[in-house]
Amino acid sequence: MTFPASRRLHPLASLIIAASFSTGSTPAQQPLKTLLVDVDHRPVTSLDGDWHYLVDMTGRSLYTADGAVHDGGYGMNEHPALVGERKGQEYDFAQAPTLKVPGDWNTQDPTLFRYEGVLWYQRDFTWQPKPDTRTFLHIGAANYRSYIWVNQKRICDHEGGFTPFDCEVTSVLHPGNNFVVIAVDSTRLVDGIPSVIADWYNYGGLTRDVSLVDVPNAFVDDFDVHLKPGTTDRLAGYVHVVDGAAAMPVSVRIPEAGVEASIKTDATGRAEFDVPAKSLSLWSPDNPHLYKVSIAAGNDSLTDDIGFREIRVDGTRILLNGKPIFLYGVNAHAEAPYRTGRVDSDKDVEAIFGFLKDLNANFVRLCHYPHDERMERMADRKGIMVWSEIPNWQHISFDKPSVYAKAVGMLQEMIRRDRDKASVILWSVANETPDNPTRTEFLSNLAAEAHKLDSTRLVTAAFLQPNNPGDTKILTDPLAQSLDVVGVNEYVGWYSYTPDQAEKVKFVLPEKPIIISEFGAEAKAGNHGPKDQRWTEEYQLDFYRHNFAMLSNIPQVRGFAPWVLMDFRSPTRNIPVLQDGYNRKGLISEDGKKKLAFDFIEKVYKDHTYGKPE
Ligand code: GCB
Repeated sequence: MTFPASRRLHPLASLIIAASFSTGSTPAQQPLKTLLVDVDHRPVTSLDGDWHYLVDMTGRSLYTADGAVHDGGYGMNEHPALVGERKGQEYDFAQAPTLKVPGDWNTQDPTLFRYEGVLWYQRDFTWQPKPDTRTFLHIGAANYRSYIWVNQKRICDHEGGFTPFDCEVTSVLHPGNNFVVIAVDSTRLVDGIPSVIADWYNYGGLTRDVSLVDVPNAFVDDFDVHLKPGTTDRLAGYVHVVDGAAAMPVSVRIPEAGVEASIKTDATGRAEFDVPAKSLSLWSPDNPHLYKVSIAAGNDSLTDDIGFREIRVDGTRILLNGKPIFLYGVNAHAEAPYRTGRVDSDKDVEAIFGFLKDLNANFVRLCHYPHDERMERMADRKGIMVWSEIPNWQHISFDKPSVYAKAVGMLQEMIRRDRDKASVILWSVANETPDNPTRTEFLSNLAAEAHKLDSTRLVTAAFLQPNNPGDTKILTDPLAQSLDVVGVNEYVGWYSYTPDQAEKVKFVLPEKPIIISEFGAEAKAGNHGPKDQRWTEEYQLDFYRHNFAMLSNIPQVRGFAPWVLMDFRSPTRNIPVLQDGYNRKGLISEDGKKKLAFDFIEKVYKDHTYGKPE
């Protein structure tokens, strides 16, 4: 097996590779694998559309008996010989049915609805190589592990279902006809992130856009432009160039802000800047102003739309551009409104943001994994602040260094993709993890890594409501000390107590800004009855009436995120009729019907009935 020669990598890339190749399938030599940023602003050749697929239930054409990846499988894209000697294995993409990419496989073919395992994708494409150009295959996300061949050469692997990755294909493309084969394995793993149990549907497949991206030989693979903390009139950041000449000239231009920075790369390919900017119109929910930013380095150039703002904490307050804010938000899973399945289009994203606007929300927690990049782009334009999270959900193999490497890889991929989005104010490293020293060390280190990767945003995690005896709930988890903002998930009135008992419950929480990152109760849309009858809309409404009153007694609370915007598919919700495989804590049903609680919260957020910024 041969791979393109390894070239000089971004400093982060080596760790990303380690995380990506930690699955027991180590190729002899690794390809250049970096994370391109701003791909949605670069000219690309889209490979979205119809891909042939074959289901490989036993995984035999991908894995050897001991679990390693073998190279003679369907990645060869051979065709069965109809005459003469047997050739290849018994498969044929050319005659296979197709699936839409992007898209989960579960909601496209009823026989794949509950399928978890290996599924092979194949498509042909034509290509004319251009001089002095390198080409990358960009995959927006593939859940959960993927193995990629182009023209019978295995080019890269990736683990992690919610973040993008790029593999260089320059040396394996031919003029004219080419083909790509991708094996996606959605099998849940004890050492995966998330691990084997999660309260959301394990949609498999090439769930986000796939494209080919051309770049010059030396190209920008990462950059950051942000408001310099503590100022309102300076922009700072860096541009990173791969394989550039020494001291390569780089420019950053923002005409509307009068910025024209000319800088040079250092020995690692990084060029830093810190320049004055004219009368900046700072980004906020009331003023989601985005500037056109142009970056050029040698023959490479790109543009982006970026907002500038400062987010920081001061004691128990959260300050946006120096002013205390309160986050009126909600949680959202990446479950497509109306049609179900994983969000993968502008239409899905518009529907979700329509609901957020109706709710008068200024904040959304995108749980429990990074969502489609369209979500953050839309949040930038609509002025909705975002909490973005990696899927360290409840029980993870925190004792394993290989799992830590995967978590760091996912954190890097999330931050690399979205550090240009003003809307993103919080990076979350986990949700509801058990309080023990091994977990605390793992997540404190991860929080420190997040601070190191991005010093301009706040780092958080969501904790489960303390369940000590008595009505005073005391959060003592030491992980809170490593975070800027503490998320508290609580279900007083659903998993414990009845809604009317909520006001007697008191919380003793760390002296940090607190976001109530989850609270909610189930209701089946259209199910009406007395307010003490569980699963009715009236019960859910009563839950929120009492919960808002209870939560507003906690002095450090700086944000609310009810659980959850819409009903979502979950394999753990199996009460027939009431649930039918859906977590029903949505304020809206999966087919778009607003429940009574939606109208109540909409008013709370409009009138700011509860919630104090300071
Ligand atoms: C939680 C979890 C979330 C679940 C939710 C529930 O605490 O963080 O992923 O879906 O509760 O509905 O139980």
